[in-house]
Amino acid sequence: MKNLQLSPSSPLMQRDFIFGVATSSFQIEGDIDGRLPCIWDTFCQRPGAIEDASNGEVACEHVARWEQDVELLQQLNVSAYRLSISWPRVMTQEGEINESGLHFYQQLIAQLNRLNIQVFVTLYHWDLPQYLEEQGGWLNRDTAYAFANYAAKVTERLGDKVAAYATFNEPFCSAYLGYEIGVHAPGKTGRASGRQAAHHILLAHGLAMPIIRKNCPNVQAGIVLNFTPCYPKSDNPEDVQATTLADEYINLWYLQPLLEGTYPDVFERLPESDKPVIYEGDMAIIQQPLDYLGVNFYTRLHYSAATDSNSLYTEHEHQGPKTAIGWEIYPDALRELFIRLAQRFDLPPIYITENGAAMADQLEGGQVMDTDRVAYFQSHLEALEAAMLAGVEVKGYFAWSLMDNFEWAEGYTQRFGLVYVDFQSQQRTLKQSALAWQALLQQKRELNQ
Ligand code: IFM
Repeated sequence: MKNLQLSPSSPLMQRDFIFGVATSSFQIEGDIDGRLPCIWDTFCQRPGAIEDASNGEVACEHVARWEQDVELLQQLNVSAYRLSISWPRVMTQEGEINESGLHFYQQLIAQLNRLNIQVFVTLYHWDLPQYLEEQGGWLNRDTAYAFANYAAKVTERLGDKVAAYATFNEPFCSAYLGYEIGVHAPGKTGRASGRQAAHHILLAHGLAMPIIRKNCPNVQAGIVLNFTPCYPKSDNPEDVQATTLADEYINLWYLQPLLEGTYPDVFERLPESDKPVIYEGDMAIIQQPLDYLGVNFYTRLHYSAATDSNSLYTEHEHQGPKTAIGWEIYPDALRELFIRLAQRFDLPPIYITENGAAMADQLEGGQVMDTDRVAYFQSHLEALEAAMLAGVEVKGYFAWSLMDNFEWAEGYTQRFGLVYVDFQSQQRTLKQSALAWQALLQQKRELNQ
């Protein structure tokens, strides 16, 4: 498939629905001399941690090439750009603003404002300052207060130059991948540690939200969660029950405290020693009104009953068809997820803040014919459209990612970009998927003139 197609009457083609692309600081910026070290700098030095033993020292050289990258956004015809701020770039170890670091974002945001590209800022996309990790990182309750101070100082300065703030991107990844199974920075393990990190991240969100609102009363404030819908391997009751536990442990552990101020029932299945320490009042702090919920969606997973008494469920390998990173392509899980969440919760408006696919791209004759990625996008846009027609309120969609970048533990081996990056020369090339977005968004613009 070479092009993206939506009917002019589709809710996605209406004026108020926004389309954008997303990136994050550590994955694209490089320029490590312009900031303090973060946990990913340290984790990348751990032998075997990163598939190709790479790191974020150069990445896409976005700090040097940001003007060229903003031109790419213009070429794509997007009306919004989701970026993240690097905490170790904009703050000193004393908890004050680092003016030169903040200046980088101020000039970038000013240019996006001039071009009428709405700016969606994520305050934490995994690059915790290393000095805070040395004091315990997200296992230390004080880190939640350090985050609130960072959020206060940055939002006070950026104010309403921004259309939306997200406190965190994917707390699941920071807590579970980073502190429970150890495949992401800082590489700590243990259920107690994963659950405690998650609680402190949620607490940090809750502490920061009223501050962001006070500093920027006209800016949307929310959070971005990733959802991997859980499906039973069979319809036998043990597998179905295990799937419910998996969903609570992986997905609802983050959403339910935010919306209802409680952890899901699976909390009570954990031994006391694995439960997080929760102070009186924490759950009320966490349950702040949200202007929006950012949803990152890529794939689904299958579950069956646990095979040992320490586990809650058995997680299965992805089934085909798969993207290059090995994740199943199953767009209907997006539609089902939205409908199920809307039935179960009193949801704020939703933005899809990430959706996309790693594919085995080949640059040949100056072109990347990523028709597989175009097909992925098309099928997910249709699933989203179906959810919206069924009544779910979704206000926008961001493709992951503007350009190929550092894909965490996979290093530079997985390409998610609409724009191909040659990591030797730093040359950018629009892939076929970028051209497809460009054409679709041009049509949308003309329709709404
Ligand atoms: O690259 C990541 C991003 O940083 C967070 N969400 C998932 C993407 C693909 O793995």
